[in-house]
Amino acid sequence: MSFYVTTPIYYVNAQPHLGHAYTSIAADVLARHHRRRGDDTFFLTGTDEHGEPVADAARAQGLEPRAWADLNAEKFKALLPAIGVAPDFFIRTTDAEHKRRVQEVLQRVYDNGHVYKGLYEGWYCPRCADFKTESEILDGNRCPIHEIELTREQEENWFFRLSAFQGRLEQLFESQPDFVAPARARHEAQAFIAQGLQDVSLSRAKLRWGVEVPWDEGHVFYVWFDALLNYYTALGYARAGEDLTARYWPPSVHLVGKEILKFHTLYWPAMLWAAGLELPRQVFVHGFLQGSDGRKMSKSLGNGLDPFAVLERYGADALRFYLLRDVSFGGDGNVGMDAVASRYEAELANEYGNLVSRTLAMLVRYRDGRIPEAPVDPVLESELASLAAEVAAAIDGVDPSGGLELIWQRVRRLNRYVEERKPWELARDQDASTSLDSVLVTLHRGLQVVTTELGPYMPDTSARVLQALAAIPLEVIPPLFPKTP
Ligand code: ME8
Repeated sequence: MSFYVTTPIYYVNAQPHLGHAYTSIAADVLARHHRRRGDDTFFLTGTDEHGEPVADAARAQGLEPRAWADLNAEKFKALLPAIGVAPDFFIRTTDAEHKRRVQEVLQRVYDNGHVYKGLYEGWYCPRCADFKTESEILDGNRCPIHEIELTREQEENWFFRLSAFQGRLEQLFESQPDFVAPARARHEAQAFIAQGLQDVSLSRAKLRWGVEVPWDEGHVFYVWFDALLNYYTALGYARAGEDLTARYWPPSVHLVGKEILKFHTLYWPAMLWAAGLELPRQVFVHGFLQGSDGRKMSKSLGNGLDPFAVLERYGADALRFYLLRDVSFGGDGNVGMDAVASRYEAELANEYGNLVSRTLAMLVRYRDGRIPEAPVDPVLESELASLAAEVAAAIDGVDPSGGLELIWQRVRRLNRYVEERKPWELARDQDASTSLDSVLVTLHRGLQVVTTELGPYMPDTSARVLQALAAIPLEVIPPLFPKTP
């Protein structure tokens, strides 16, 4: 089976922040999980470099857009290894191969009769690179997302006949209800359709920073179509001399934040139909990380969570664990350093870290580091045996937080088992040697199972623990999660 997962490509007009890390980590967990299961996996992320927001930001810095994009794309690339994220390819929309393929696909859309020239007038937000409908805008003609005042813009444009796909989209949402998940996001997309779809601008005449429209050189494509097509174009050149399109297209799941739902659930399928391409199997729309006070994170409010501060103090695995554990993936959630600290202490250090160090120490103290020959406790064995399938089902439902909760239930079960069986008491009783063997084998097996499942979430920790379980170190190993880092 093949599994192809993507993140949004991030705008290079800003610095990488926690929100970007979040979607990338979630996609990485899905990719690592599927790869371990033996699926032929491809994981794509990258940067969105054209359009007005980037041109404006570059101008503000006194730089050419390309120079500004080069600088910032590097920062997005550098973030990935720091958070343990390992994509198969990092696309930049300024890649020559991407631009050529965008032109090819959109020329086909034009040739298929889905494009016409018209006059566009509307409220435009340069930060969203999007026109807003009257029903969306806030009082004072402000952007509902950025709250900045919008400008009334008018220009002659190429239009994509989105309205012609109204019926087909309605049908898609009915016949394939999981095309958009979770259900809340599907309802939102359906509400957009119900309002009646308007044709959308496909090109901009005023802007130079973009992919040129091949049939009208005075225009560049509207950045959103250039950007959406990354999911398709990347497969054509991610591996030199090889075209991966047949192998991975269509995508298994696009992970996106809720503010870009409309583009991915309405424009994107319509564009793919217009180009004669197959649709992705699912668009999964996740919620927003908010400050500890439930408000949008902002420097001036000081309510944000800086991923780099978490990395420095607790490391990448703890950040990955925290984000998927504290906020149920899909919904919105509040995040903050205090919550990181308490999850770290209570769960990583006390529950999991302790279980590991106790188990290893007892194997050394009571059995000289050898794993005894004894049967695993049958009750625990059956609880452990079902874990892999349960976690796989959660991941298939794009519920990495649910998967983590299932693993954690087993971690707690194993800790209870230690408390119930009191191996230190068994060790004092000469007649209890077989029982002690069985307890030690059960803990060893249990840790192997939970640690294997933790691999996609905490790759570094998992590899270290699995290695220690395979060859028990006789010397005391430093704690996995030191108490006061
Ligand atoms: O929208 N909470 O790029 P972008 C959770 N280039 N996720 C967040 C977040 C938050 N507070 N803030 C950002 C764009 N994200 C376009 C996408 S795709 C063809 C083009 C994540 O740099 C989330 O995934 O604004 C969101 O959708 C994405 O970053 C937006 O990144």
